[in-house]
Amino acid sequence: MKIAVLSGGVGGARFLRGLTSVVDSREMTIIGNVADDLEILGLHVSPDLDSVLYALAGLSDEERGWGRADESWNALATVAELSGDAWFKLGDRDIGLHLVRTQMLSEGATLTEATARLVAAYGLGFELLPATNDPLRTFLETAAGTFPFQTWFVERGHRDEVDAVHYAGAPDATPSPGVVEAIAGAALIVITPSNPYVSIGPILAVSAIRDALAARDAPCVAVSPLIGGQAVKGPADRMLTRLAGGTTPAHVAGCYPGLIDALVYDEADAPAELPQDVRGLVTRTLMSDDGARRRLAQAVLDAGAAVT
Ligand code: FO1
Repeated sequence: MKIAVLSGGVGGARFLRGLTSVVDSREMTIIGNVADDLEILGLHVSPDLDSVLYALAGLSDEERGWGRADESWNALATVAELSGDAWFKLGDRDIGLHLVRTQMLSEGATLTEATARLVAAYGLGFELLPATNDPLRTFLETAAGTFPFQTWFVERGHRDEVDAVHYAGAPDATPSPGVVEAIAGAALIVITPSNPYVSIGPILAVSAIRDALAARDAPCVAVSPLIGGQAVKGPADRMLTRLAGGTTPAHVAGCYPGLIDALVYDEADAPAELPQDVRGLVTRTLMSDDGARRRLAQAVLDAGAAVT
């Protein structure tokens, strides 16, 4: 069964680990957010694609959720000694990947091609597609100013409340090769438990991707990133409160109008009233270990089967 997955970084990657334990990863096309990519120290860093890649290659740092396990930070220490950009923590092992990707891009490869080569190099069977190869970047409008995603998220520790989210480049962005085909050809479409504004929002800001999802034949199941109305990690709850008016499953579903057929949400948020066209499935969504991740992935498959 072909599955297309729209994924952000940390939460998406954790969820995908569960999904690969219940479906053949060769059937999976993962469409990843690239709007929090950045150029830093001359390197092209794609944090969300890398979180997925590292998680599914078994290389990720479980606790941080981003970057690699057994990491060392010698290069970063030198950057700091030289007063370079050390606010975005690139580990030594991680830098190796960014060097290879940046070289491929500078030699003319697209991000799709570079990503495919990294996936193949790690011997992984799924397809990982950047949502777009065009420049697409998230900006957060706050009382303190408008910031690029990583400046707001990492450098400023997402302390500024967000008044609006912009996706620069979205009007001109086209889906990367294979994205629309993966959505159209899937038997199930999944939206991972990721921040609707800064992880999934930029993917859906590419109008041809949103249109493909709106015109879907297959069921689309989203997983809420909130438990008891709160984010496990990160600013999703604060953003939903401010931008959507609340943190219930209905507010999460409201981020995907006409785009989802089911929402999987936590028992701590039940009972919930959802939009009429969205079926709810209640389960435990905390992805604390392999078993919990597998059960959540199975619940998503069940939710998809229930709406077909
Ligand atoms: N997140 C942080 O909170 N601090 C960091 O210094 C940081 C560095 C970093 C380096 C490589 C990478 O792939 C991810 C990194 N992240 C860091 C995570 C990243 O900023 C966010 O988790 C995602 O962009 C949001 O999905």
